[in-house]
Amino acid sequence: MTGDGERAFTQTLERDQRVEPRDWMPDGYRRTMIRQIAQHAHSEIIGMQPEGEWITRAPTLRRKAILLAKVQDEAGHGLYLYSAAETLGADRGDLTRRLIEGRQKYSSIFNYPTLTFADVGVIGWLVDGAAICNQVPLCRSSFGPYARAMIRICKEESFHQRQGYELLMTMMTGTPAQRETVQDAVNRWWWPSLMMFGPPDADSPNTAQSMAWKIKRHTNDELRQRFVDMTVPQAQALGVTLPDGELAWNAERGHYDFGAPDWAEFKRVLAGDGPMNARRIAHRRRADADGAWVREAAAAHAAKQSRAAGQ
Ligand code: FAQ
Repeated sequence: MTGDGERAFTQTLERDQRVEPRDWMPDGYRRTMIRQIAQHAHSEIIGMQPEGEWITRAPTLRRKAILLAKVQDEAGHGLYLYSAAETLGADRGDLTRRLIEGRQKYSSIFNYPTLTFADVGVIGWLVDGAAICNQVPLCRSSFGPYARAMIRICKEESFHQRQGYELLMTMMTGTPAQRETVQDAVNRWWWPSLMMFGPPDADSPNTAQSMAWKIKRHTNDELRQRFVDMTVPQAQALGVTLPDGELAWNAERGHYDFGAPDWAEFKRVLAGDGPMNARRIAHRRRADADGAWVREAAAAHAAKQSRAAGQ
């Protein structure tokens, strides 16, 4: 069976078709998919916190409604992704435990603080912009439930990116102090946004195998370059400066050259030592404990319903 299964799996990849949950797949493929989907789901859920802190402080009703909708979308993305991981045999409760015990990662970007309302705009523009750049190719990822979830997620991320850019455009046409606030937020978020794409290809242990399995369609460095090329003209239109003295158009390559992020800082953040790691996890733990009674009540209700249906 493994021989037939393996042949079918290889053929599915060669034909650029999708691997579905009941299909045979190598253990390593299943493990990699669960790891990536879980890390992605955790990122969406932890990613609600930095902007969520501004919901009560949004400057107008309109901004508050937009922000509420965005943060709710992120919860939704987390839920589709946990469901996609469940199709591979993962248990959602177990994934949450791994997150709050620090045994599974979430994106480094959410370990930085949101100091002003301009940060909300910059997260939309740069963080959602980077997320789209990374996730549009994942709509063609080889695992069916993940690829399909990504289509809807990307549509919503696109709204998130636009609301951020529109917020910044509004602030940039405001007072000098508002423009300075935007520039300060860009200075703080630019390098962490570049780190979202992962370590340089030469230091990325998973890329080669994930490309061979068509889980990833591009390497970390390819997507980082694509993001820089896409973002520079947007920064010019906005009137902000990206904080990189090495940023320059390279006519020969047809791309922007740019400096290297501080990879030592990236490693520290991944190891749990970023500015907000402890707070993000403490908040998630509290939410998990506070929600325990809801999960117990829902399980008791479901058990009662199924007993009633069986009678
Ligand atoms: N942060 O060998 P690679 C969002 C880990 S968007 C933390 O290169 P891979 C939307 C990596 O997992 C953010 N960990 O790994 C939003 C691996 O872990 P391991 C989430 C990172 O998988 C916007 C190790 O380092 N997006 O949430 C990071 O081939 C606004 C070695 O790295 C996704 O998850 C990092 N930046 O490539 C929400 C997209 N980079 O094996 C709210 C899907 C790497 O030690 C507000 N994921 N690592 O356990 C991917 O595309 C890939 O997993 C990469 C990493 C590209 C992130």
